[in-house]
Amino acid sequence: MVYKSAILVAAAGLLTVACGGENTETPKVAETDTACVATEDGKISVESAWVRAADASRPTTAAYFTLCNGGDSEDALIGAAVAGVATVELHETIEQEDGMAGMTPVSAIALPTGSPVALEHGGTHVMLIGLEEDLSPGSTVNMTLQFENAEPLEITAEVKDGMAHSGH
Ligand SMILES: [Cu+2]
Repeated sequence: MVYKSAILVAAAGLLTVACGGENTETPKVAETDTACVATEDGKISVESAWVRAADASRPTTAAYFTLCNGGDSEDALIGAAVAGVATVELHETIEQEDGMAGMTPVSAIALPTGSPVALEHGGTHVMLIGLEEDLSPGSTVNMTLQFENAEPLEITAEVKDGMAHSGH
């Protein structure tokens, strides 16, 4: 374990940019330019976090981001909390029997090591239900992400205009 720790420390020193991909120093991530690389603490990092703008009269919206598990064991996103939002759920988009897109809550979103996991329009997302205030483009939202193994992660998501589309 001493040997392994030394390697991890060396890797953390080299790979200070999360989810970058320019780096070919580590064979594990060399095959794709979108692979996650280890963060300094070897844990989970978040990129491109945003929330679709909504006013409080329209009580739901969604948050999207890309997670990178830079640790050395699998993990999962199991929940999120957002200030000013009553209920936050993890959802995935599904095709319903009538062929329309619907969505259903999921208890966890798997985070394999070394591969980015994108929560995006038409896929998995964080559903914000019950807004206390308008979420206006240009403002930010603080979120806390909860993981099966890793410590909770505080992130800031930018509020942007999204597609005016019901099937998020
Ligand atoms: Cu949803």
